[in-house]
Amino acid sequence: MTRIVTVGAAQLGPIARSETRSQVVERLLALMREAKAHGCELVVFPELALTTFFPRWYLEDPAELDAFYEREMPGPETQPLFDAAARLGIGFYLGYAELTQEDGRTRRFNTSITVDATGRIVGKYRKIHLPGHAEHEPWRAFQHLEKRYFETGNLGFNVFRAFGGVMGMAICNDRRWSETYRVMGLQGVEMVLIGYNTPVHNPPAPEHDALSHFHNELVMQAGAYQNGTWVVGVAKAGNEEGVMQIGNSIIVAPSGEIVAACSTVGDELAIARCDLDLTLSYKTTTFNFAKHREPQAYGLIVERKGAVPPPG
Ligand code: CDT
Repeated sequence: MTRIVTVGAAQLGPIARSETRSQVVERLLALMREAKAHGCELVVFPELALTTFFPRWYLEDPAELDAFYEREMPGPETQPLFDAAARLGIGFYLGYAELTQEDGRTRRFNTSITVDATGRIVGKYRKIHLPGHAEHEPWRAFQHLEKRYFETGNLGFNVFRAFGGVMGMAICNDRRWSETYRVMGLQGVEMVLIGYNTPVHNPPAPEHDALSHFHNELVMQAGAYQNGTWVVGVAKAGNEEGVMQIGNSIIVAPSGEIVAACSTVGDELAIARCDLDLTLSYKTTTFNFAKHREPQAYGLIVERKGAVPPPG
């Protein structure tokens, strides 16, 4: 028996600061309906998919900042997504800014959930690798204040059973770190869902700008191959409030090959029939962790005479 999951990478074009939640949710619903019409069982939306990417601004008014966060999920404006999931029989991954009361204090996380085809939340993740900076840096063409507006995620990289397989989640900058895939790979992950917002221009390292698509594909293709897993990477694209986003949403097979890709910088669906059993070909051979990984040997380098000391 094959285990095929038909997945739609539901890329979003720019979201204006003035767009309401309900307007954005309408765009997401249109993509869900289109995905269903093409036989998808799961649609993946980007990071912070309900608003514009607000960490690009230094916001001094707490009320203005708080307006970008969800206090409940589902809430009144996002409930239609859950209703559509149950009605259409299609699951979704959604990134959003979460504001919650936990441990007796207000906490903010860059969060994603996976909802199954009955409209039930089956997985929740809070972004661990927060890029950017915590203080206002006026020299930048635009800010990247994730370290100011979010705490480091406290849910780990856990996997969960859904859509007939072992699923995992990550958010944007997490995809550049090999640990993200390996921690889930060690738990047998078969499909990693990743939403992102990546500006073409990286103010501290503009020499990387021309390589932004190359790096985007490099990390997800390597993560997929080295862990024998599908990776679904979905972007916000186009010129959002004056900042160009890379787009370049892709679905990567366990072979490391890109099997579907978005080609525009707008709302767009890229679809792939993902056979979860393809993961076995890698998990039982080249990347049979139980047989070939040698974690007990990995630390020995620090003991070796003549090892190069770290700088400083
Ligand atoms: N949202 C997010 O995490 N974006 C970062 C931008 C860092 S600049 C290279 C990313 O890794 O895509």
